[in-house]
Amino acid sequence: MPDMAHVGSGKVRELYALDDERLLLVATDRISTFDVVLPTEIPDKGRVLTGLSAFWFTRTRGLCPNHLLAVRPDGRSTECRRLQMLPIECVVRGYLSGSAWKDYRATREICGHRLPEGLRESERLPEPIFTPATKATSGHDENITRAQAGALVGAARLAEVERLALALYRFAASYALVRGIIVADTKFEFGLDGDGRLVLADEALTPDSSRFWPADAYTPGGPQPSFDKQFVRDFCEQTSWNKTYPGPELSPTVVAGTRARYVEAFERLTGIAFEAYLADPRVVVA
Ligand code: Q0N
Repeated sequence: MPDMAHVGSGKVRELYALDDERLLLVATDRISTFDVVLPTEIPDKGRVLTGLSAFWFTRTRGLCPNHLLAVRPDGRSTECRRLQMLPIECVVRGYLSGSAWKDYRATREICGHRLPEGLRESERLPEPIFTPATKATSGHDENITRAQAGALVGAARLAEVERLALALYRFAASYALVRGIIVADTKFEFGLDGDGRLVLADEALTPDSSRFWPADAYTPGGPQPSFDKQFVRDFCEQTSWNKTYPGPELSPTVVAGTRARYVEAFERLTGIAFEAYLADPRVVVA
């Protein structure tokens, strides 16, 4: 992308300006684990995530407008509406995992939600909860209270993103569960269009922005295997890697197994053959 203005980069994605109104969002094949980007890529991972995200954008258009304009023929880049992004991460959790489990164990509370006593790690919550976080420029995102989130975006705007995020999560979690995948939690990002309307942006409901668990292995009371990254995690745990940069090279077996899991998640959720997506990415937005 030599002569295009680079406007942002994440660990595994890049953002370029197409013009004043449009951005190009590119999903690479990079993979991160334990917060470190590994030196080995997973072929087609970016295409799987781009296709899944576009699939969800198309199916949730009735719940909330989104930034997707077009999926490019390469299957890994999308043209998006340029928005004024809100400075919060809109996290929804249906299960008790990650930082929510940590916070629960310490205080029985998470972002101001008082939870019942006696919940186990990975247990399904009585109701999905909205747990906003700040976009930490360095290091990890930090959970914030409703009051802190309100101070950042305004109380009315916060109420609106909470309602939308919960509706999106409920739709996707029930859709995925029927297809054998638990969406334990997920992170949305919203922006405002030129008319001040809320628009869903970034990637949505992918394995990179969510915790996907295989439903058939679900056993609350401890951590759950990751649908997509478990081979990578197991491999990394078997090495002497101390989980700081740089990470280890992955073996061809781990790469192939991990690629297969991403493709399986795509096919289970979309009901579309990944080969068909590669042949014409527009199949996910039809
Ligand atoms: C934007 N980020 C988050 C992608 C994610 N539609 C948009 N309009 C304006 N800004 C953004 C979007 C979107 N999506 C989102 N940063 C800017 C972080 N990025 C990092 C790079 O990859």
